[in-house]
Order: sequence, then C-alpha cells, then structure tokens
Amino acid sequence: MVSANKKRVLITGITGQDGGHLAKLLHGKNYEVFGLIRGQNNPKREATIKEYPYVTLIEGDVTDYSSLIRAMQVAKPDEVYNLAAISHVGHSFKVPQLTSDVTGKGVLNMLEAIRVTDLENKVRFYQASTSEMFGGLEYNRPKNGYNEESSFHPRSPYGVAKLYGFWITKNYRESYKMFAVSGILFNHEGERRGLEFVTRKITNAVARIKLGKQDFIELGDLWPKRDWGYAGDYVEGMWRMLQRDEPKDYVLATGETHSIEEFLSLAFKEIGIDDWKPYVKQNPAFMRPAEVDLLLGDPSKAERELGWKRKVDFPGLVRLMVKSDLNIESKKI
Ligand code: NAP
Ligand code: F7E
Repeated sequence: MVSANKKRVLITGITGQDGGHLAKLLHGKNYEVFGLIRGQNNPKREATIKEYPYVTLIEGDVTDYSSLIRAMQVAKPDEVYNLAAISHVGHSFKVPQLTSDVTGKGVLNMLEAIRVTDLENKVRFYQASTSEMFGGLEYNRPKNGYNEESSFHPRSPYGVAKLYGFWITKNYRESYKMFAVSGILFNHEGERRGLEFVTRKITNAVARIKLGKQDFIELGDLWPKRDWGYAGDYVEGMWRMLQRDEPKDYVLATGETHSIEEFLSLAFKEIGIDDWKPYVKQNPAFMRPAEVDLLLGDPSKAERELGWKRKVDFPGLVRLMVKSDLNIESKKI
C-alpha cells in the first residue's frame, strides 16, 4: 500500500551495489522506494526482492526512453537517483558503443523523461558521476587531490560516457532550472560490491584460499592507486546532496590513496598470511589499454557544506569485506 504522505524515490540501478545501500537508507528515512529493473528475467530480481522487500520494482531500461516515461508515471517520484550504468571500466573497452548508450545517453533519457513528465519542475535528480572523469594522470593531479574545479581527462569509454552524463546534467540544470546534480564519487566498495571489481575479487579469493577452495588469484596491474571508501557511507552523501537548498556538484572521497598491493597485503593479513606474493599471479587479460594511475579525492567541500565525512577507514573496509566473504563462502557447499 503506497502512502500519500511519504516522499517517493525512483532509483535506477537498483540491483547494483549502491542501489541496495541507497534503497535501505531511504526506506529507513520513510521514503516509498521504486527501483528500475531491466530485462524480462533479470537474474538479480529474486535476490533483490528478498533483500529489499519494500522496493517496488518497475521494468525498464535507461536506453529505452519510453520505459523511463512510464517509470516516472508509476513512481511519481520527488527524487530520482540515476545509478544505472555499465560501470566496469575494463568491460567498457570491450563494449564501447553500448557503454556510450547506457552510461552516457541513458542520462539524457532519464533527464528528458523527468523534464516532460514533471510539469511543476519539482523533481530532484542525482547523477552518479565518477572520479574516472579525472583520469589520474600526473599533469592534472592537484597535490591535495581532485576537487570540483579540477580538469577532466577520462581514460576509458566508461570515463568518456560519464563525462557526457556530467555535462548534460549540468546543462539541464542551467537550461531548464532543474534541481539536477552530480556526485563525483571516488571508488567505494563493500560486502555488496560485484565480484568483477578488484577489491571484492581479492576479498572473495582470500576467503576461498583460507577455506581451501582456491589456491591463488589472477590479477592485472598491481601498482595503480585508488581512493577507496565504504559504499554505505557514500549513499548518505548522495542523499544529502538532494536535501540542499541549491543544486551543486560535490566530490565524495576519503582523501587517502592506496595501491592494490596495499589492499592485498591487508586482506591476506586478515587470514594470517604475511606474504601474499606466492598467492598472486599476474594475467595480462586483466590489464587495460589505458590505465588510471592514481586517484585521490579532496572531499573538503562536501565536508564543509553537507556535513558529510566517511566513517569507515581503509583497514576497516578491507576487514569488513574479508569477514563478509568468509561468512558467505563458509556457508556455500
Ligand atoms: P553496479 O553495481 O555495476 O550497478 C550498476 C547498475 O546499473 C545495475 O543495477 C545494473 O543492472 C544497472 N544497469 C546496467 N545497464 C542498465 C540499463 N541499460 N538499464 C537500466 N539499468 C542498467 O554499480 P555501482 O557500484 O552500484 O555504482 C552505481 C553508479 O555509480 C554507477 O553509475 C557507477 O558507474 C557509478 N559510480 C560507482 C562508483 C563505485 O566505486 N562503486 C564510483 C563512482 C561512480 P543489472 O544488475 O541488471 O546489470
Ligand atoms: O579496478 C586494477 C585495475 O575495476 C581498480 C568502478 O566502480 O571505480 C571503479 O572503477 C584498479 C584498476 O575499479 C584487476 O586496472 C588489477 O587500476 O576495481 P576496479 P575502477 O576501474 O577503479 C570507479 C570510481 C568507477 O566509477 C567505476 O564504475 O584495479 N586491477 N587487476 C583490476 N581490476 C579488476 N576489476 N580486476 C582485476 O583482476
């Protein structure tokens, strides 16, 4: 039963890592939560219903504008969070055109669906922008980390598509006075992270090695550095951006950067192994045509204006992920 008094939210990308964290957060804040789910038989549908029974799923796809119009008519949202994307950077090199359609033009489709259905111009829109837009090269890297004024140099079809989404969101804000903002989020991970991303791939392998189910892990380059935070902290920042009086873009980051080697070292220490090197093999299949060398974010504007600060630190993040994967893997036969 949908209540007339509750705030209403539409989340695209509901089956993804952030979609689940955000649905839980907003349900806790008494929102009526609607989630866009793609495909006629999405394999994540049952798990999503089981974990988030309070979410009303609406079938649709961000590449299908008509389905977004319908989603707007069904959900009648006060807030829309556009989290849908082909979000794996390595994969985006393999399907660059699809990535442009979903991760780039999908943003325009969502904005247009809001513009034509929201006649009073009341809906608040959040676009999931990314630190991948900065590119992590030495020449454009500020000493204290990338901020809202830093220049962009995307290094993948994903980064390029996200940059289009960033600018079209800004353009709709300026052209149509929409409350449309971008959160420029640095890497955020956790128990719900997809197994295709390096942090979860490592913590899952570490758990399996501990349980005697796996002997080693195959990875690509180990030297890149990332500003890694916890996803649960970051969805709180997304929500805070839409509660402001004025629509503005914000960077969310921890202000620290660590290499994959450091992540490996802490993860293996969690299972009592001090030297991770014998358990890791390098495989060029996991390397990218162009790499983002080092990402470090400066979250001071979000800290100052949103009162947002990450809670989970780097060792805490690694610990919670290893613990969760040990729990998951020990229950599997
Ligand atoms: P994720 O786990 O990969 O989730 C992506 C979501 O997009 C999934 O629910 C997926 O649905 C959905 N999707 C893919 N193609 C779609 C389509 N054509 N139509 C509708 N939905 C579609 O990503 P995440 O980590 O939660 O990230 C959420 C958003 O933040 C993404 O836009 C990502 O690019 C961005 N971002 C993430 C990070 C990070 O570190 N996590 C940092 C900065 C920005 P299926 O399950 O059906 O595939
Ligand atoms: O790679 C290296 C890889 O795929 C991190 C997405 O959420 O954050 C994420 O993008 C680093 C890269 O995340 C493997 O080359 C080595 O240097 O976990 P990742 P990402 O590319 O940083 C940004 C902010 C987003 O917006 C994205 O949506 O790890 N790496 N070996 C590997 N990466 C993977 N996936 N697998 C490996 O075997």
